[in-house]
Amino acid sequence: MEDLRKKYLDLIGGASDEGALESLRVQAVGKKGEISLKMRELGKMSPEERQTAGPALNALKDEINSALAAKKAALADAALDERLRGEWLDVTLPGRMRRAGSIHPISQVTEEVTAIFADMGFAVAEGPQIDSDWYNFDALNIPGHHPARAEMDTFYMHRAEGDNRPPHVLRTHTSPVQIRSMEKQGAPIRVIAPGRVYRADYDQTHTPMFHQVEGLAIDRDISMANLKWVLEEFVKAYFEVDDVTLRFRASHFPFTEPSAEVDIQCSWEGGVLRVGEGDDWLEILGSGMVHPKVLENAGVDPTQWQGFAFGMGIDRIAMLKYGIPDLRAFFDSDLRWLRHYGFASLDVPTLHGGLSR
Ligand code: 2NL
Repeated sequence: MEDLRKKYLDLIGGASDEGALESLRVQAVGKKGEISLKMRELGKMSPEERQTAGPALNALKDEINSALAAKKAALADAALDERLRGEWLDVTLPGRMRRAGSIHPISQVTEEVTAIFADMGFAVAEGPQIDSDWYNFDALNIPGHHPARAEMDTFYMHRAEGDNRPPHVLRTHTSPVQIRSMEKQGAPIRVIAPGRVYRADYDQTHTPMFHQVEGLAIDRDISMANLKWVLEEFVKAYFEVDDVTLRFRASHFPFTEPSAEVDIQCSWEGGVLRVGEGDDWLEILGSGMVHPKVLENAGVDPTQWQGFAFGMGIDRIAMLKYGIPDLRAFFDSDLRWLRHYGFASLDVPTLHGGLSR
């Protein structure tokens, strides 16, 4: 009996996993195990022998069962220790920051518009937001007494007494950028000038800073037909439609002759704008053939060159495309409105170097 005890306690002590322990349990105290067989032999013993062998066998069985349970717990502890050593987590590391920011709709639309005109061969021109009244007005055939100058609600820069530099303004359109482009590059030229512009006007539909994109194409024989095609291509690409009808209405600007305001065919069903269907009209831009005086002012010979120009409000076409009803959204620093209108977060690497998830 002592041999049996030592054998099983040694085997249990040396078992390396739960499976080995279970085999030992079956082998020792299972129904057909060694201890059970010994208990069956009790019947053949004399009453005296049985009196000592019976309790001893029971005690041995209990001891082996306890040893099995203890070893099982020890193996489980060791397995847990092993896992804990492998699967540690440093909770003191800084979190991986997710970039909450998103591209601003005005920036996105500016890029969309730029890409469309780039495909038609227009380069992008930029220029100062503060410019002289010559570039902002005179060069564009808007003289000092002209009502257009008064109508523009211009922001004038302060000038100290005795400062004899020409008056400067916050540009009221991006036309001065195009004048500078013509001066620098001459003709032929194809440019667009997107950017911030300023007018002292603030109500439901106007903010003192807004965004405009102007376009200019000058060559030997550019005509209104070219203007019409370019604008049709632009409207189809920008509003993602296969076909659209444009309506040219005679208008007046000092810097173009003839001048036209351009409407696009649309429908408003349930407050949703659909471009290229229905029988409503939506005004989106002003345009015309560049006035000879403007070409001359920009150093381009109007007897040799002619071309078209147009201007439209970026804020307005952004609101139309993305269903944004209120200009105030563009100045809202709360990002939830951007999510609402479907502008997702930028998925870019974080400052910590890992990828945002
Ligand atoms: C509008 C009207 C327009 C232009 C802008 C332009 C520029 C040069 C010469 C001639 Cl350098 N014209 N720009 C022409 C016609 C209309 O804008 O309603 N904008 C929102």
